[in-house]
Amino acid sequence: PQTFYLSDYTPPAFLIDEVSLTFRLAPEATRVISRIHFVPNPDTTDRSFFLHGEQLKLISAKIDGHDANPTLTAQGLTAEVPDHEFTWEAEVEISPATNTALEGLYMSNGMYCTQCEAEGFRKITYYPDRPDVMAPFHVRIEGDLPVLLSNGNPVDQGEGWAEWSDPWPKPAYLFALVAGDLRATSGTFTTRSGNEVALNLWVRPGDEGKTEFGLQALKDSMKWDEDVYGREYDLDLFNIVAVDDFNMGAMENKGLNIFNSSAVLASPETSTDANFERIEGIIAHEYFHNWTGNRITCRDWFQLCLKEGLTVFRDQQFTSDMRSEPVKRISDVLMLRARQFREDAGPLAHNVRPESYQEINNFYTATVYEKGAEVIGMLFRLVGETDYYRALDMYFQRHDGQACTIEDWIAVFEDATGRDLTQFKRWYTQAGTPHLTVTEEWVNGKYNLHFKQETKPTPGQPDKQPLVIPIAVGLLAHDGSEIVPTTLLEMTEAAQTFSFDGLTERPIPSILREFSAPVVLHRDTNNQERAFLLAHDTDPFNKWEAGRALAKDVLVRMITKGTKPDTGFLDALRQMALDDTQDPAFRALAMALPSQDDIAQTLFASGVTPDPMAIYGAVKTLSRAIAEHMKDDLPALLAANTVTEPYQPNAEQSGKRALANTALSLLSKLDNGAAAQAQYDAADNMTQQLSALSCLIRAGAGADALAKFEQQWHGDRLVMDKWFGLQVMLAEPEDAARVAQTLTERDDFDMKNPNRFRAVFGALAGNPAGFHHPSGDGYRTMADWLIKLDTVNPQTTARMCSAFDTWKRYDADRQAMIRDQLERIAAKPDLSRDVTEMVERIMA
Ligand code: B3K
Ligand code: ZN
Repeated sequence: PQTFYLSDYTPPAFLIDEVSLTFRLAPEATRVISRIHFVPNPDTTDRSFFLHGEQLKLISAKIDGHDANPTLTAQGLTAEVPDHEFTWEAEVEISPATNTALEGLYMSNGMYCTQCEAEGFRKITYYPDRPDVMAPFHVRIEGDLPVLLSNGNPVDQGEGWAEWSDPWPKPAYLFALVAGDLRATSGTFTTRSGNEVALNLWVRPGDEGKTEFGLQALKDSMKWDEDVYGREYDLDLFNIVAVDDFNMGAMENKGLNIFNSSAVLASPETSTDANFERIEGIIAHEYFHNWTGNRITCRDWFQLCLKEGLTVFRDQQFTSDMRSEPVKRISDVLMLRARQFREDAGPLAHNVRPESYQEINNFYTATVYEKGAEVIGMLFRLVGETDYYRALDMYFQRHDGQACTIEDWIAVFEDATGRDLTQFKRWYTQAGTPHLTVTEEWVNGKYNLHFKQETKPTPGQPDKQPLVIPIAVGLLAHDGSEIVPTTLLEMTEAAQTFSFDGLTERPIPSILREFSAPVVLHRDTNNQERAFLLAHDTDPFNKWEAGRALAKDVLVRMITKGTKPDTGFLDALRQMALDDTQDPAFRALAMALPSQDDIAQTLFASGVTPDPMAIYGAVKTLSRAIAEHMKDDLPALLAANTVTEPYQPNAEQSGKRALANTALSLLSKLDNGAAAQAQYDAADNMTQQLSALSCLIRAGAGADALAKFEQQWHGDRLVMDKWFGLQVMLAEPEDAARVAQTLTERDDFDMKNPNRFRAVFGALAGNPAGFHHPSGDGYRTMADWLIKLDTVNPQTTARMCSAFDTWKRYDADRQAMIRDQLERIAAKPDLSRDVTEMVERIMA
């Protein structure tokens, strides 16, 4: 396959000032008629004419009314064109009903829908399918379906047809079309300049009861973007559509966002607190793209983080404002470490702005999204809030309507703040997670912090340069009071010392508060000091981090030295759990043990080959020890945090439920699931029902509840995804692969539905002791199904290949078994480009 390079960028030869598309919908033979007005690009002398197009049947093509006689290739077509403006007209035929890749125009349960980002529009018609070609679209849809939607504002409609017009020039990746038997829940939003916007959330009949929350989240997002960024919505209409078959979470098409139904449909009976929070965040994310992504888009796909990093940062700010800021920060860091640090430490490591790709869909990664957001967070901290928003105003003003680069973004910050960001830009061009080591020195009332930064080589990047690292530090006295409040140190050298004068005692440092930079911090300390910080740190993130470090230290010693669970840790954890002055959500997070994969990552980084079975055993032993240590406290903790008011998915109630359910899961280790059974039987919302079910499965008493759950929910696809996933996720290590395989044999397992496939195989990858079981069954079962899915849906298959990306951490036997499976995948005839690239990179 061809490799594309950032350094090869050339501007488009032709720009487009008008596009008209007509769709004559038919499941296996949809006709797409295009009329496109091309204008030579004044910024280049290149006049070659190339249109992308894949899997299209060309019916006719004309230039200025004459036969175009194009030359067709597998990637598109070329033709002789005049060196002045001209009109291209073409008709193609496509088959949405057989499009199981879910890219381009496809069908989901009788409804037509599209997914064009990144390069799906070329499967709809011939077009310069690149984000730097922006044009206003006029769309006519003809089809015998009640609801026919496209981008922008409605122009006119009649029986079996509708016309839409989107006045805002946009790249083809933001095009969308939806047609089907859909029901709307509607509302309105009045912008601050007084424009009334009609809002609709479209669902399939039967799902109308799950729309209220999403619609409210949309209104909240619209208001927030006005209040915080001064950004108003710019059309008369905003449509959201829920689709069952979708490769990702959602898509920000202009005025017509399309959502995976799992990322928008919610009701207390069918969705957990975590689902509600995720849905609110995704709705905000897609809405925020209207400015950061749509009004200002990317010049090319290497610049993906320009819109994604920034939009993730914005949705994180939104969730912090709507809910709890510290809890949001801790959850984001947990995710960052689990996914992005893992990626950065393995064969898939790449820059926040990649420099080459074979298949761009493989670069919608935790690095581009989450590390991309961290880079913006560091900019925010370095320049301060006022200058940050000043820079953002300048960005919107200077670049509205343009397709931009990271250089444009950096230049805005330099111009708005007067800072030189040359070195800071390395965060975009250098892969790998920096390791930051700190040592302390106390001499004559002077306290020195010596920092060293080091980034290990990553694929294709052996040498690393020092980065600008904002390090937020606070200092505490031994009585627990804060003697130096949070101060931002700006590290720029490979090694650098920061001094604090005028202290009367040697302080205890709290370093990297708020997780001020995406680095791994190393500091020689002891568990007494960690327990002190857990009790006294005024920075909630570092307070949590101290507890986490304590738990990791205990687990690592249990695994590597065979020690018993540490009573100092158990006491500190108990104290934190019962501290009523702390937010219940925070306490629940502080009580959760590090994930098994996190422990494996930590062990490997310290030179120890992780044994997934030993990790599994240690986590189980430690949880049990916590349960026994808190035996007398658990019923009261559970009772005190039981919500008696009617269910609300807000931060306050969900925090209490999280803490109560943490207590329940500990209690279930002692009472064989009796309390969990009672909660299961009484539950009137999915949070309570599902956490009780998890406890019962873990206690080995889940069979009855699983059967009842299936009976109750077999008609609800989204709820049944939970049922599928939970069984695999919580299976004993030796059973996990078999449980997954057995579930695939059910009639309601449909690998064409990405949610269902991920429910089973995402859960298998998420059960580390099961996936890495020494029998090799986990690896084999995963590979069997990735091979099957590749033919159906390459994009989802490629994403799931990352289950194997940690293979070099493990022992020789496991490495050999994984290599065998990767080779088996690589040998599949007609393996997709997506999966070929992933397997090659993982094996390299
Ligand atoms: N921009 C889309 C992601 C498209 C992924 C294409 N493989 C959703 C989002 O980030 O908002
Ligand atoms: Zn996005």
